[in-house]
Amino acid sequence: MASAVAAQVQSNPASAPQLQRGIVKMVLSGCAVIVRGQPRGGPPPERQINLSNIRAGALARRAVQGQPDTKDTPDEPWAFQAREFLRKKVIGKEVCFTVENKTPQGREYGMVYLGKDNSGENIAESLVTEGLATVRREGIRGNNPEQARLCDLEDQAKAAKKGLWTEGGGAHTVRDLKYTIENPRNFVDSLHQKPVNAIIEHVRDGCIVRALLLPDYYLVTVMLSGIKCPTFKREADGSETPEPFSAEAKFFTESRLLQRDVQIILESCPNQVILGTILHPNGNITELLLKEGFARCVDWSMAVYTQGAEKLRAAERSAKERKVRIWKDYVAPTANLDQKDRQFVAKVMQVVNADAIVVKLNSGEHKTIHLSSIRPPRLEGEEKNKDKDKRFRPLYDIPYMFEAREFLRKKLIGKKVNVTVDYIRAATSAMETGGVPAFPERTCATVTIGGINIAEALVSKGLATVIRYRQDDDQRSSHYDELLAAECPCYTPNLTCQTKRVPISLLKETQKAKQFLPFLQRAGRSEAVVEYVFSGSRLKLYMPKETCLITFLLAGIECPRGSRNMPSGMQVAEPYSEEATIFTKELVLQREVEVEVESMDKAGNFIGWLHIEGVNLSVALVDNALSKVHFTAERSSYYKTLLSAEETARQRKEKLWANYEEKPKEEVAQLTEEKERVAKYRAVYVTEITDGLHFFAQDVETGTKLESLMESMRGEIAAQPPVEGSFTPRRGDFCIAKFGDGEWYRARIEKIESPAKVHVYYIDYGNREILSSTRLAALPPAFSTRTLLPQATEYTFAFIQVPQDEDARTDAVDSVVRDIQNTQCLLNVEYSGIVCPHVTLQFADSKDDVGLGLVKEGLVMVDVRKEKHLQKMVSDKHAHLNIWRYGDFRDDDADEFGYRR
Ligand SMILES: *[C@@H]1O[C@H](CO)[C@@H](O)[C@H](O)[C@H]1NC(C)=O
Ligand SMILES: *[C@@H]1O[C@H](CO)[C@@H](O)[C@H](O)[C@H]1NC(C)=O
Ligand SMILES: *[C@@H]1O[C@H](CO)[C@@H](O)[C@H](O)[C@H]1NC(C)=O
Ligand SMILES: CC(=O)N[C@H]1CO[C@H](CO)[C@@H](O)[C@@H]1O
Ligand SMILES: CC(=O)N[C@H]1CO[C@H](CO)[C@@H](O)[C@@H]1O
Repeated sequence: MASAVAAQVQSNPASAPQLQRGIVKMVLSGCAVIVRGQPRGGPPPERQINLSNIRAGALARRAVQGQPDTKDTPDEPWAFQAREFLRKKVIGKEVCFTVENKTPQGREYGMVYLGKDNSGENIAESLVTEGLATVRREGIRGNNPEQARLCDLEDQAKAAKKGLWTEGGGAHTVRDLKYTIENPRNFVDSLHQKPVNAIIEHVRDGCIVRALLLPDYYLVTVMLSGIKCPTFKREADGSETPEPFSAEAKFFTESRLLQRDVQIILESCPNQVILGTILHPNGNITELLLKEGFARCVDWSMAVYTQGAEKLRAAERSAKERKVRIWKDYVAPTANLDQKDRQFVAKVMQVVNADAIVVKLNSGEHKTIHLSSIRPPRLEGEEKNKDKDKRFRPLYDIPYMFEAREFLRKKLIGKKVNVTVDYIRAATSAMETGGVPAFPERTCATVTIGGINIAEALVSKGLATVIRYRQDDDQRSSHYDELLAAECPCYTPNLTCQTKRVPISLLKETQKAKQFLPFLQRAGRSEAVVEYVFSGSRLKLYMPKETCLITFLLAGIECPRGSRNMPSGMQVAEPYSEEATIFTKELVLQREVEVEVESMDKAGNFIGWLHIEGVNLSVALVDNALSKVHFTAERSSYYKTLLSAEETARQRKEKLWANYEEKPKEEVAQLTEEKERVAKYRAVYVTEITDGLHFFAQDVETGTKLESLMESMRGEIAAQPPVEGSFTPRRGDFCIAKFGDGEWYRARIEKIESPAKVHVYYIDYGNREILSSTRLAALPPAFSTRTLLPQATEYTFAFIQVPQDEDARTDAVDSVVRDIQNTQCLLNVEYSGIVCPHVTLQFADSKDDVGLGLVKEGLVMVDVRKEKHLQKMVSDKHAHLNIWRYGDFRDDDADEFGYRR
């Protein structure tokens, strides 16, 4: 101190020091300030100026961390009052100053005046007048009028007993500063998010400050809720590496808040860090930082922000759009979409599961839109494995999926909605997802109706959950925070907060359907929801009263058939089948309708009339020349209506009636004449039935050869067991594989997913398995396929249609497995097919035809194109009738979303 004083004494009053200008950044004490210049392309230079000739008390200091010889020192009396007096007067204000003296260490002493020139208030004089600083009389020279004036002012303050000169000392002016809080979480909770008065004492980076809470003098570090600014990364060696824009962000906050009177809402305290929001009359620093591109939103801490998270997102969005600062290289997820593709109004045609809708665009085109950032109900843990079940239908079997779909359907179907595309999720290939089925590209959007965000409504009902993202993942809903906020408070992954749900059954088994029929017949008109449209006249209905699904065929009409992918090849669609399907879809898909059930066919499909808003769908199809009246309509009360509708359609000569004059064609899909059927049955042993109703059989004739080959092969293996793990599988190679029964069989390698997952095909039995390569070994050459050809041959049934409907097919497969697996049968090849020969099979004992049995049981239908041939083959008159009946009904198509219904 002595040397500093000496330095002052050396000053030369003759040369009047130059007047300089600046803005007060910070008040260090009652007698020192930091002054800065104007920023120019970055934080400006700063200078510390100590006031000449006076001294104010030193403020409290905290012990230096990790240095036990230092300790906390309290405020000197009146020191804080002096600092406050000065702070309130000059912080953030423009001042001018002189530097009268500079010590060799670079410390600068001078006079500071408020305003642009030295006619302004001399702040040293003000402090002395208030008794908040003493005059350093030891350095004062008599001939300096300014110094003399200071002495006078001090004398007056003394006389008036102001500040330091108050009697009784200033013990009450010493703050009880609290540097630490024992339990910060309790402390934050106890404030109940009420604004607390505070002074910002230090700015660490754009969003972390040290604040002095008033009136109790807690010094706390507060992190701004909801955002993160670029910061100064502390390195291992103690140095700091600034992230881009960290210095600018810090200056932004500092120049607005440092040493300002503010209010702080302490919002939360997860793990020692206090999150809060700083309120200042000029605005809200959190929003401002975002808007200027100095900060980004942070999901986890956004959740505690009390002043409206949507405003923060909007501010961030605005910065991104303008590409300011940290967003200078930002590319929006929908950047390459035209405005008209980014936001549009469209009509909802269908609700797909519980997170997507199909809309009809102005162009008439249909488009699938996924709801952004939500996940529909799904199976967790244990239940997931049910997925492997063949009959698994996600919409009906995943708890709450159907409820969620119904929620959306009731609100949206047939309505116009506002669609705002948020992001396009790129297609994922199977490779990226590690073998998990790939997703096609998805358009994800926020969909609103009457101002309500439908995803938010779904989430608030507990019928969907919000997807969590990586912090920098932009591919999310534009209303993400509202979604998070709406998430059902009792949310659990298994959605137990929902009311109890009733399982939905599929009335498929003929027996059950038969029991149900009288109910429906008696009910007259029943409510139903059209779940799926297979074709113009074939629908899947949900019956809400009975909580079951039925297949429903429109009565009284003949509707053109669609194309079908049959085992025997693609069957060409009849004209206008597609139009009829679209017509029915647009009119009734997912709508609430009324049905009158009249009867049921043998396969358990209900037949009847369907009404929607006063329109009878059978009549409407005929009216639009998309169906013809079927003679069975004669008995119904709609017959006259149907006939007159048909008559007018015919007269209009459109669609089905376009070529009315022409003689109706004899047969639509006539096969080229085939040669006379040859029946040459041979004995086979059926070893395996596939899910697709194909089967594998061995010729009984060569059966003994196989037996003896297996016997000697196993003998050889037993004598020289293969070394486990010594075999390297290669796709296409023959090998031997140890089956579940512990025996070795000949096999071929079809695919290698990993050493633990090798797909093999047992060449003598036709079954397939996925097993570890440790259960494989080289095929001994003596038993190769040169010695004996693979013994299993694949066949399929001639003359019948393999049901496309998964459930129906499973029923048929089950029946075949029961009847003929591991059984000797008689086989005759009827015609060749693309994959394998089409054959008829007879039971060895009764000589009954297996395929015909399936037809009679109502498990499969006759392949119409082959119908004549089957008729020729069978003599049973009754069977003929059945064949005709079944020829009339159509196959379910697999639904377009891959769901098996
Ligand atoms: C200048 O002011 C600062 C802050 O009050 C103080 O710590 C320092 O001791 C002062 N310097 C001198 C030489 O008085
Ligand atoms: C779509 O949004 C516009 C403006 O945002 C609004 O005026 C209109 O009513 C909305 N339409 C629907 C169907 O919600
Ligand atoms: C579902 O939630 C309930 C209630 O929270 C819980 O008891 C149950 O264990 C949960 N079940 C599963 C499978 O997570
Ligand atoms: C709660 C609060 O103070 N909100 C303010 C945040 O700042 C913006 C402007 O930056 C004001 O409009 C808000 O009222
Ligand atoms: C009883 C009934 O609903 N009849 C309707 C059948 O459909 C036609 C037109 O589609 C209507 O005009 C009938 O009123």
